[in-house]
Amino acid sequence: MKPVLYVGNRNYSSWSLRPWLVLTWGGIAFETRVVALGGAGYGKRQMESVLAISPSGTVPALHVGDEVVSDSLAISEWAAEQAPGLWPSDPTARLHARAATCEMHSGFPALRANLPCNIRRRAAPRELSEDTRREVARVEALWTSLRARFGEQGPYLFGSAPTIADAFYTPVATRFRTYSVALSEEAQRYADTLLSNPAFRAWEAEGNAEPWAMDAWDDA
Ligand SMILES: N[C@@H](CCC(=O)N[C@@H](CS)C(=O)NCC(=O)O)C(=O)O
Repeated sequence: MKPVLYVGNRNYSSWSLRPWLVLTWGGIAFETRVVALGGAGYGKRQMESVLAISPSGTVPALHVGDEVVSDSLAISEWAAEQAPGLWPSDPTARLHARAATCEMHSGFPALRANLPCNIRRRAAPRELSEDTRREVARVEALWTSLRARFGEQGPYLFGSAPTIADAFYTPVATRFRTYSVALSEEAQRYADTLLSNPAFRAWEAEGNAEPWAMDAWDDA
């Protein structure tokens, strides 16, 4: 049986998008099942429908045989063991790819709180808080320095093929697009690369077709 990746609503679930891209880019055969987020227990990791497939109460969750992996980075690491190329092959590049991925996985609280993931939304440009501006600047600096140092062979952070680090920054590129965040030319070019990736476009199209609307996100 193929591994099953349980994801949240594609339009809103930034955590789900990351490992879905990783598994897809890795050419790993898997099935995707959506668990619609919201309602009783949501936000407390206590939704019954999520707890039924993920003991942490969160999606994404990957079921591989009898095992359940319910963390986007752990799923991505599993994928990297199945498929070559999801991390850069050069050890120094790989070190920086892991660091950039972990920085996104554990950081950027102002971006998450103030620019909620809502892939199909196009909000009017807004005044950003100081914390948010600082985090936007950090993302731009990270993208620009990685591209300058490792990306000369192609449009991604580490060259011609997307890696786990690119997957972890794709939801940020959608947040910047949703809220019209002004970026440097170089950072915008990289964000456009992520947003035109065929796998991302497929996810976006499925998200656009989903029936659920989450008012708190749509009005934020
Ligand atoms: N550290 C987890 C975080 C996953 C997460 O927070 N997922 C959200 C959806 S995007 C969730 O399932 N929330 C359910 C809830 O808050 O009740 C990961 O990397 O996968």
